[in-house]
Amino acid sequence: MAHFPSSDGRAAWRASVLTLFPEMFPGPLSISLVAQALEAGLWSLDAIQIREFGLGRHKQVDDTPTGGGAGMVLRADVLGPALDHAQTVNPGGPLIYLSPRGEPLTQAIVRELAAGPGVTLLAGRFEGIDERVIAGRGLREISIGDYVLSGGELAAMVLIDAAVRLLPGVLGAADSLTHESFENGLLEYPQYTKPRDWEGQTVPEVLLSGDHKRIAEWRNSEARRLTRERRPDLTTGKKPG
Ligand code: 9WO
Repeated sequence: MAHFPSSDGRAAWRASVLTLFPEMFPGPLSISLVAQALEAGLWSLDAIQIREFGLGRHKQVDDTPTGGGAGMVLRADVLGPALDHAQTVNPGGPLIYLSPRGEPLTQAIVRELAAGPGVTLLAGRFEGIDERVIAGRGLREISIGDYVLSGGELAAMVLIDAAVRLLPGVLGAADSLTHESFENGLLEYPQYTKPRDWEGQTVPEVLLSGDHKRIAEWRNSEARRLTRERRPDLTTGKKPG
């Protein structure tokens, strides 16, 4: 039976990660907000050791690339059963392969994944996975950026962190998401705190004015300026202002 931790009667969001290094988990997900939500039962995490599905006495998971070349590739006849097992533990959610070749992760995708029942994430190692697994199990390939890591685990943690903080009850009301980067399609406006003068740099006067309308206008205009200057790609096709 599903466990319903929250007052809205939803089952906990479930993240399953297939990995050769389950000891990497929860890792940074054991800290702060995300960890408190885990303890509160708002989500759950299971790291599944791919080697448990390995072949033979040596529990072999990889083999040489067909056609030649350096390194090793994770075998389809290992990953297939591993993914099938993960889907029995965590049904409903998508199967995702973290790969530099994937569709770039965006806040819109994070929102979509957080709105569902959970995710099963395949963290590859070596030179990657047998290509047939992708079509054979309908894997969605997602990239967290244009660089190569040692494996998919850190990318899996990034995706989980981004999704968990969107789950109902994880963020306090004070952390209202509407003010954040990408929720409005803009970069964040500059933030300041005490002291008013730090090494000769002062806090913008408007922020000390107490005029909440002017403050909101200044922040909005700064967010637009920063977005135009740094990430003009985010502005294209967005609502005017
Ligand atoms: C290694 C390699 C070596 C020689 C020729 C081609 C090669 N491709 C790779 C490779 O892509 N290795 C990956 C390592 C295999 C899948 C797991 N690994 C991984 C995932 N590295 N970086 C990611 C990743 C995932 C999501 N977003 C950004 C990076």
